[in-house]
Amino acid sequence: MSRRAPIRALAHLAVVGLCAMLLAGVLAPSIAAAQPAATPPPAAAAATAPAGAPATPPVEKAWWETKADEPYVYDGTYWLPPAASTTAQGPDDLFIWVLGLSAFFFFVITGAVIYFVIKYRHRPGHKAEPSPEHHDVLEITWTIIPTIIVVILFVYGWRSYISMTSIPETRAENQIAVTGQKWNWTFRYYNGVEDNVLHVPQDQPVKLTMTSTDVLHSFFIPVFRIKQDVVPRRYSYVWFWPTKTGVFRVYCTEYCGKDHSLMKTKVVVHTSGDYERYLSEAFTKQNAMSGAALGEAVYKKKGCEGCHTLDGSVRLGPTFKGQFGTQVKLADGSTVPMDETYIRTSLQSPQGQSRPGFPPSMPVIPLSDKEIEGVIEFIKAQK
Ligand code: HEC
Ligand SMILES: [Cu+2]
Repeated sequence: MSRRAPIRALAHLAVVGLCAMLLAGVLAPSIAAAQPAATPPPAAAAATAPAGAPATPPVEKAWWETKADEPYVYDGTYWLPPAASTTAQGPDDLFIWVLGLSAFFFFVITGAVIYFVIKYRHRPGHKAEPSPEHHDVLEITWTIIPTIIVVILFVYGWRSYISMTSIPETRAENQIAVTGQKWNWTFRYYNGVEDNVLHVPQDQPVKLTMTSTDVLHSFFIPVFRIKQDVVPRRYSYVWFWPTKTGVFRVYCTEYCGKDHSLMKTKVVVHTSGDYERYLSEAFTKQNAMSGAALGEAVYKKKGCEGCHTLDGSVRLGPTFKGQFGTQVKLADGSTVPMDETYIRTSLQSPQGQSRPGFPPSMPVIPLSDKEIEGVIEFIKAQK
């Protein structure tokens, strides 16, 4: 290997890297645009159901649920979607500045490297010249200019950080409790309404108080430019002031296990009147629910679905189909009837009655008495 080979390899790498970055920047938006829609059109979905079978009757959707099914306001972009909150301008400007500065120095430094590699390459009959040890003007310049740049970036970042973390006073209706759990989000409002989709009013400050029942999650609403860790056994907060109505994406951005990538939901920004209407009508609907319907809502909204099926197949936990009234064999060899008491005990101390072949992974999910009764009725109904 010649002595020039490493230098040549380096120059090569720099050029190839540059080309790849440029190409990625040009192609990515068109790749994103070419992605097919994530959900199949309703017609296709309906076609897969067996014809003529009187399956579960279609559940009537409330207006706010229909609204949440509307397409996302911004979708399919390579960059972050346009901002839809008041505190988003700071981080957005900062991002562009940091990106611009990085691009500028990337090209200047890489350009200089390539230039020097070529200019001072080894040639027969060429002698290497000694390098100067010091150059005061140069060294002072390359210390002062970057210092000024990073101080400006710091001050700007500090100011927008302060505005994002100083939570303004807001009325009770706009204070929402968020629970993260493997692998879904639950939002609880001041009047007890619970939902898996976040509903908020436009043009008012909204405060979220967040915690987790299991592991570390992170709550992220790209259009509001907010992202905050959600930690078990403590509370963290975010606030935002939505400026645009519509449906937007919500993600978990902390790897939290197998189905982390499915731990996403939506935020629906309502006009102020619609939001109050949502709160009162969802309250009425939730409280009118009882028995198996409430149990089904618990099953779908509290993450049971992730581990228990209704079709007889085994996921992480046993299926609910045809279980009620059977005899359950436990790991200690005893047999107990699968009845109301067994279900209640399983919910309140899941590891108390362990079944062979299942990991002790059923979490304690806080449920009210009414909800436990609902779950019992619901499991009874799975014949
Ligand atoms: C992370 C997975 C997971 C989640 C989430 C989960 N379970 Fe379980 N569940 C299990 C496992 C595993 C068992 C078996 C436990 C054992 O044998 O120790 C179980 C057992 C049960 C049993 C006893 C049934 C039987 O046949 O032994 C009931 C009832 C039950 N779960 C209800 C629920 C309800 C209701 C929810 C939602 C509020 C829920 N589970 C959420 C994993 C889960
Ligand atoms: Cu998560």
